[in-house]
Amino acid sequence: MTKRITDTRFNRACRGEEVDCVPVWMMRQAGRYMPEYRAIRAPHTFLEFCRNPDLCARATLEAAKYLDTDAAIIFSDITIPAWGMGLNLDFSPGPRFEPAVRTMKEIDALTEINPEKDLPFVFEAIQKTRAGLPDHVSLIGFVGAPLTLAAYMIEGYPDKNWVHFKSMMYDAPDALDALLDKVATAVTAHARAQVEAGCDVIQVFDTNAGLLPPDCLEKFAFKYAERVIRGVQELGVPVVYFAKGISQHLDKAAKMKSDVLGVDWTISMKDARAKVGPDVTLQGNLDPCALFASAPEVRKRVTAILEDMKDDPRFVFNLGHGILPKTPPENAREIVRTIRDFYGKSWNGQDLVMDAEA
Ligand code: 1CP
Repeated sequence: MTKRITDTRFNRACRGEEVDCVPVWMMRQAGRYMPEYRAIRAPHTFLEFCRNPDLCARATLEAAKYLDTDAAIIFSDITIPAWGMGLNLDFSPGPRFEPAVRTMKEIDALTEINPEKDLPFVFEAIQKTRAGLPDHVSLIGFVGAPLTLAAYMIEGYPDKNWVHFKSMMYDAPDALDALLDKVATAVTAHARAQVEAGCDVIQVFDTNAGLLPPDCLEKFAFKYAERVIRGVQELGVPVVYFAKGISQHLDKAAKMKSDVLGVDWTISMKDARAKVGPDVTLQGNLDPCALFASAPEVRKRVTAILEDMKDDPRFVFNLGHGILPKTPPENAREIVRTIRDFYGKSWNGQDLVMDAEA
């Protein structure tokens, strides 16, 4: 196992220990809003990029350096383990599985993954990234939650209504359970292997959980996400569970006992805290669209969240969902600058060279 870092602001906040400044990172911080990412991504397909550890490490490291965040997230995609299970995956720009998984026969045909053997590029990327990252920055590995990844596998592509996925949930719940069981096994193995390779924290993305009616949420989302959470916590590493669109149900999500719960922008952080009690760290929750406003407005909104949470010992700053592709990069930096100013700390973001060769 390579070195794991545990005494960072981010890891301390995950454990509920005192920090000198609220830690901050942004979902999708290594992505299309960054001209540097677009430049190194342009000559490759997205899958080629994901399978190239040097490029992945570079995307992660440059984003963290540019923003001066307290955590970096490994460059990969939630769909990569499904590719390891034998599905045909492409991107345009979102993930596409062709053919999708719609029948029991197709579920039975999915193979188990041996992450180190099937997806070695992910772990090589983690080692290269950790080696290039300063010791005060945590490295976050991630997986899609079983429900969210299964929804992509059934639908075949991101959709507004997810009709095929929901038809299986209502008409063939046993088939959905069989798929969720297989996906939970695969993503737990993948998350554990990321820890073994050197990740300091794992985030479980349950982007699609908010599509479910309340009576399905525990049965199909939380029950399986909890298996992933336990499988990682067994290794002594903290887990962040982020689901979008479940702010009304955060109390139920807290029962899974992840170390950190992500919060989207549809609830105030204070109301989120009131729902979950004191024993979990909260992460959130600036509306990603706020970054399209002026810099002073960004500063005002970030400061309002910091004021709201300043007496709360368990808080990590993030957006309420991923940073959007056309976001002005300077406004992403304004978030980190505002937080550092609020706590009297210096901000050390670095400008990057844009004509970099891959
Ligand atoms: O063309 C490109 O360069 C592809 C854009 C892109 C990127 C940069 C995709 C396709 N995936 C990624 C990387 C990625 N995806 C990361 C690592 C980078 C980082 O966070 O800094 C992570 C954590 C993800 C996770 C991911 N992929 C999620 C969960 C988080 C979320 O945003 O909700 C989901 C749902 C996906 C699927 C996906 N992959 C790519 C796209 C465009 C999408 C979303 C499709 C959609 O719902 O519209």
